[in-house]
Amino acid sequence: MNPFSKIKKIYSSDELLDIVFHRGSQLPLDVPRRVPPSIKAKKREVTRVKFISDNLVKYLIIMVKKFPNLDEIHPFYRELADVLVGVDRLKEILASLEGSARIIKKIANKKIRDIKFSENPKFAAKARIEAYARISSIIKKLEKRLNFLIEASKKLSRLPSIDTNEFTIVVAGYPNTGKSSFVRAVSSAKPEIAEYPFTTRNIVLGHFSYNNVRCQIIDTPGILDRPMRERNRIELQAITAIRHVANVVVFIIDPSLSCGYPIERQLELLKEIKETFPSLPVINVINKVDLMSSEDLEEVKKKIDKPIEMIAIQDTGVQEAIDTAMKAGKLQGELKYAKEVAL
Ligand SMILES: Nc1nc2c(ncn2[C@@H]2O[C@H](COP(=O)(O)OP(=O)(O)OP(=O)(O)O)[C@@H](O)[C@H]2O)c(=O)[nH]1
Ligand SMILES: [Mg+2]
Repeated sequence: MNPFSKIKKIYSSDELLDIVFHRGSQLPLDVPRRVPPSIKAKKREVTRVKFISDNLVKYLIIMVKKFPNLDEIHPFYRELADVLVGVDRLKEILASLEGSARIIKKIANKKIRDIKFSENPKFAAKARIEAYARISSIIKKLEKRLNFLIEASKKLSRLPSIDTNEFTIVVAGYPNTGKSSFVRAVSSAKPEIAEYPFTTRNIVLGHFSYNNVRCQIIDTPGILDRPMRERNRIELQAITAIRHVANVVVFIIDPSLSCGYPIERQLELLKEIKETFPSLPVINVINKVDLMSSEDLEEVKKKIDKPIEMIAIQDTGVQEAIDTAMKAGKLQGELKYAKEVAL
């Protein structure tokens, strides 16, 4: 599901040259005994140049091909890749690797011709050495780019694996409000833990089925649990990438104060989340109502638009929260579809 999970090991310039030239030095260079020595020498030089160039080209192309087509990947992943490494730079570097592979092929072909037409073994050896030097210098010139790719592949392969086709609920709210308890109440299966860039904590993916449709619910500790103004631009972009996979946001409020955040601050975060995801429906859930007097609860409810009451740890109100979220998320899907048809 993470399109970058298949990236092959990226070799540095030195590693590439070491591997290929080392193998090249162990090539069996058997030629039939009856062949005259001058032809034998030429054949050996041709075999060497061909081996070195073919293998370097092969390595370069494999490294490039294991990257997904950056124009075709899901916008969630493209946006994260852009924040992490820069998509344009990545494209440029992959293209330059392919370009270098083509040049290596050309040089090899030219030098193989030179070897074939050389007058004696000495000239043939000279042509082979020239081929090696030119090909090596091309690989050396890729040094910075390959190093960039090594770093990029480390970052990209660690992106969370999210199924971009599944209906997705994203859970937000201040720490300790009951987000994980809600996710646990909804999804019975063992949750998957995935690293999310720019947070030291992981996101948690839970799965459940609704009317026989597989859905996922994402718990976002460290991501959607504090004011946006505390984030830098890069972090904000990583956060908003979530809009590409989310169908609906469930915002959990804990007015009992047991979470440690006053209700006003929680409502400010709710407002910010709505602004951050303007195209997504946001469902407002008041959790821990078991800890509140009915008078206090009534006061809080006045401040919140269409609140759903919940006691996550007792499985109370969880079904209503999910039903509402599914309805709101689906509706958005239908509107989107209608718009596409109108176009
Ligand atoms: N009384 C009561 N306690 C609850 C309820 N829901 C959660 N809790 C408790 O509140 C605490 C925090 O719940 P979590 O689900 O871990 O909250 P969280 O939002 O995931 O917290 P972070 O992961 O730190 O952001 C836990 O001790 C839960 O047992 C509830 O409805 N009623
Ligand atoms: Mg949690």
